Amino acid sequence: MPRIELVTGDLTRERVDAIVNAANSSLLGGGGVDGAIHRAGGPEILAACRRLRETTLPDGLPTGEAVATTGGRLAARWVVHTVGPVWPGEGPEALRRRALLERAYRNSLALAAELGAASVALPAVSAGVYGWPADDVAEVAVGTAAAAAVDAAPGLVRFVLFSERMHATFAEAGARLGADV
Ligand code: AR6
Repeated sequence: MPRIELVTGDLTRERVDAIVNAANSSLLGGGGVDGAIHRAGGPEILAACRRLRETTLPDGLPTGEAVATTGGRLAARWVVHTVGPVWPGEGPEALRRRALLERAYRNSLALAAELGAASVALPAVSAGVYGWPADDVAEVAVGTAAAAAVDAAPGLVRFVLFSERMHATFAEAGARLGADV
């Protein structure tokens, strides 16, 4: 199990080996943390995303998958782009898509480890524009990190939450799960 940390702050300022982007399938940018990462990291990241679209991902990145690019001007060497699901509202579809949210976190952690990252920072994927309830995002995020095998995640997994409220939500999920955060 990796060491799990919760902090309040701006993901783009993290001094870690890799940061995770809550992107969309187009990989061509957007608002929220995605927009902030492209602004802070510069045009090299978008150029790398365009190359991925022209080569291995002509139809875009499917929800739940992860892919890596350079970190451009960021302190982080890599950006791991993932796509979380859009909240469909309470019901059976939410259960199906929850598995995709889990996959997004699991695949992002695994890809960062595969790249050789010793540390990775992640936002609350799907908890913004995509509207997923924050307490459930927190449970999936912390639960997935806590369940990761040694070689399936970097040794340090840091969740960087944009508000004190989201930080508290993640801390509560950690306590509910009995995770050491
Ligand atoms: N550092 C850390 N967290 C941040 C930052 C930041 N600089 N900026 C925002 N957040 P969102 P999603 C938080 O909407 O829900 C984009 O347009 C934010 O407060 O960025 O997965 C993409 O292109 C929230 O808690 O991602 C997609 O189209 C969390 O990051 C779509 O939004 C995630 O919010 C993806 O939506």
